Amino acid sequence: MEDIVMKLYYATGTCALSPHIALLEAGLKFDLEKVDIRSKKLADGGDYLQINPKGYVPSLRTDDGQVLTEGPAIVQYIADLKPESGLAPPNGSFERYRLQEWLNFISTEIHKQFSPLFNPALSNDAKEYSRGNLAKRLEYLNKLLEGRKFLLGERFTVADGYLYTVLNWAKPMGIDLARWPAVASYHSGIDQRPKVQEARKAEAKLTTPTVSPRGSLQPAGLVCDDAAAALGPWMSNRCVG
Ligand SMILES: N[C@@H](CCC(=O)N[C@@H](CS)C(=O)NCC(=O)O)C(=O)O
Repeated sequence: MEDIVMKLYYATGTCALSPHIALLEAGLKFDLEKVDIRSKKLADGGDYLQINPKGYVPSLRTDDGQVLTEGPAIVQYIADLKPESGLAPPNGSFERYRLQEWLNFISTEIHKQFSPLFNPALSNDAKEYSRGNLAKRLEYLNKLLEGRKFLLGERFTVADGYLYTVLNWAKPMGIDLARWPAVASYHSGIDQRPKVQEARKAEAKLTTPTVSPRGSLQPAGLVCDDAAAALGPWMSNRCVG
């Protein structure tokens, strides 16, 4: 029987960067498959909704052919495949709950506060509301990250890969991390990790400018607008959030 290699379904510049970093940090073998999150099509024209009916990235097809969705679950699965990587504390330990506390915070309090900022259909007032919420969370993080390289202490974990990923959206969304010096220095520290750079370069290399025009409203309410394009040259014509 043919071996199935684990596969990460991703779109460039999105939260799928977090499991991509985790896979590289864990040293696991995997394939990458790009998804057009607007049309829900794969590069070969296949239907992504058959893989993940929720239509968003990331999804991970495991070695035994199951599909796991939801970033926080995916990164813990990856970490547990390589416990010696230290990417997550052992299951059952109190520190593991600490990791889950962080993943949940990043997902609901940061990631999903950024999402409205990518949507030009929303009013400035609505965006200001999200910006205000983000500022509160960044203030909290700033105090906590003072003198710290990682969220859980001495080691890089999957929570750091996820926080780094969503902090990447600050600049293009007009949020200057310099207002929170400890957050800015944490972000640039993670950015210098070789595996983080490798993930970003791999995404940039695999990107081809084939999808929807910038500024267009997407069916899911997302947009591929100039702000998304500002995430980097590879983000041109892409959606995030
Ligand atoms: N709850 C999901 C959210 C994932 C998500 O927001 N994905 C965005 C990119 S960062 C996406 O694919 N959006 C397209 C869509 O919702 O149709 C998770 O944590 O994995």
